[in-house]
Amino acid sequence: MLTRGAFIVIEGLDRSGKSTQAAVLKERLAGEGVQVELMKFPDRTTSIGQMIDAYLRSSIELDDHVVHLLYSANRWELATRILDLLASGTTVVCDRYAFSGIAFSASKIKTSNRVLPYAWCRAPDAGLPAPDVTLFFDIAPSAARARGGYGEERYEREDMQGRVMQAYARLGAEMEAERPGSWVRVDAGQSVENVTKEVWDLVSPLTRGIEGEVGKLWVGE
Ligand code: Z5A
Ligand code: MG
Repeated sequence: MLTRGAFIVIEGLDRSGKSTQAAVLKERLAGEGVQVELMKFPDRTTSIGQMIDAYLRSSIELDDHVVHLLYSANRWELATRILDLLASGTTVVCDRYAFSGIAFSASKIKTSNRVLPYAWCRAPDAGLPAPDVTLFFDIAPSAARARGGYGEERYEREDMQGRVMQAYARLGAEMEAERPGSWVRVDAGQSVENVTKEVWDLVSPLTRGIEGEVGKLWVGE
């Protein structure tokens, strides 16, 4: 049977170390001779991504529904590329994905009420390529806050981060119920070196090639 590349997603709270570890993982895999591509959402280089970037930096205002759909559209515009890379045998390491989209949008509140229902948030991402594994970088919001750069963009307040954490827990439980082993917790509160080791132990067995089709997110319900 033909093998394909692995689709590996890194998710987690702001400042949990996703981008640091995604870059290290990519370099390590490339060094081991694995064909690998690093992707990141939001991908701020496309025209949709530039609108998201302007919104995140607060240089434009957008309705919450609109920005949620833009994040999803940003993934859909790159979905074919992900599938093509996987089919060509390339491992895709992806820094944030649909789970960020749902966790953040479903956690927005105005005058103590949720702005966007969870099911509404999940709907536009149904059918996207499903990761073979999502590494959830688990860290206490207070520990993430102690790291550099916190607080410069929207959403980075600690109460929001607490709700985001709960939404991630729900997403993880749903993913595990559907496909056990597809959502794995990583202790992101450790040193960079120890997180790197934990990630490597989880990921390296997958990068020898995966048999079978790429799944689709949330189509079976
Ligand atoms: N968002 C959304 O709402 N909907 C969507 O669909 C998507 C995203 C895809 C911007 O994302 C926002 O978009 C985000 C969610 C929302 N929310 N906010 N605000 P982004 O991915 O562009 O955000 P970012 O600027 O890359 O930050 P980040 O992802 O939150 O950080 P990180 O990648 O997890 O952490 P890092 O950059 O690797 O590390 C942060 C700092 O900690 C840095 O100084 C590191 O040197 C340090 N660090 C890293 N690891 C460690 C360890 N182990 N120990 C100590 N210090 C460490
Ligand atoms: Mg990052």
